Amino acid sequence: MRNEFISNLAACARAAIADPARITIVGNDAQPRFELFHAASSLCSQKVRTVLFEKQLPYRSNDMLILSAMGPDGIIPAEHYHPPYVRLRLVAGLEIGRDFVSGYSGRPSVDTDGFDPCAVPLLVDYEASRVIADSRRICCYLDAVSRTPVQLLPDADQARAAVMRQVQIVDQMPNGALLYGSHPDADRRPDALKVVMETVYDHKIAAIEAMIADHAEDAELVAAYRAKLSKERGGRAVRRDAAFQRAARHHVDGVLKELDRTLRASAGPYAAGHAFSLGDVLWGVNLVRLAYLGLAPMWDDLPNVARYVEMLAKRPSLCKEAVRATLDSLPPSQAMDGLGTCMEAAPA
Ligand SMILES: N[C@@H](CCC(=O)N[C@@H](CS)C(=O)NCC(=O)O)C(=O)O
Repeated sequence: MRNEFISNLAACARAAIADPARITIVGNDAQPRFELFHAASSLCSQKVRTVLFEKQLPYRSNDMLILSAMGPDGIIPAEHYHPPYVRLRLVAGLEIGRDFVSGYSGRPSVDTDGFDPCAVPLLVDYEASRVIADSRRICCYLDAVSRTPVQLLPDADQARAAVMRQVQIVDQMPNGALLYGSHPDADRRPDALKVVMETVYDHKIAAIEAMIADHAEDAELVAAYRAKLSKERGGRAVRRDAAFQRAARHHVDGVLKELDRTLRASAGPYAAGHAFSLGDVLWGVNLVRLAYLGLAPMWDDLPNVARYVEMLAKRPSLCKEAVRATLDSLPPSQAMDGLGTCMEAAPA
């Protein structure tokens, strides 16, 4: 019964995807256990796809357009704003048990900022009849249900705590502020990205307002859209706020220095020793994003971070799901030239 309800919602969410070519099966199972709603460019989605790659888990992939656009007849809402997808997220939100997001901090962490009902990624597990939201929760969930071929969270308490510390640090990165915001002194984002970001908030807000108007009779949906609206209005207010942007950059500077110390003290090449872990997945994706945004000079004086990025970007999962996905889905960035060489060795 519950599975049928979830399957129906998922089918309706899929129906909002304009191009069926963006709905594919990854792996060799025509009826996979998992279904992922995500976006190629989304950092949080890249984390989950990297874990699925590491686990070699087949899944139905729904690559959604997460930017709203202005068309000749008015606003075209992003695909993850459509009601069935939002309803599917609300199912996942029940498990999380957190209030909706109510403002903007630039950090997409559900722990500190609350639950965003209109975001990707989202995982459906048809075997367990569950819908899981939030990249960190999805990654931990996948590691728990499938322990091979690589275990990303160790069983031993101390080792697990060391990995979870890195997971926590990455979860608090102000990624929204860095992507959408303009730094007052050194905005190093690719020029083509800056152009997209000029109108991104206006389009998001217009799309959500249109959704509220179109579904005014549905109190649950309206509450979800209102939460999203307050977050995006908050983002628009600080996108050129010098103090806000400097604080975000300052935070990143601090955690990169800490990462350098952690790597120097680590017994192996990874953040928590000899074994590749979830901490490395999340760092790998996040460091690739920082490089894309032109922020690699932040580790010019951090040799352990520099070595770590280079090593992680060559790992087939991260090369495909972070480096290649970024290059293929976001406006070009010359700052990625160095990392892009991972693709010469990795299969397409
Ligand atoms: N805590 C959530 C954050 C989700 C999130 O912020 N997703 C972004 C992409 S990384 C998104 O959906 N952006 C489009 C939008 O907010 O409209 C997670 O880690 O999954």
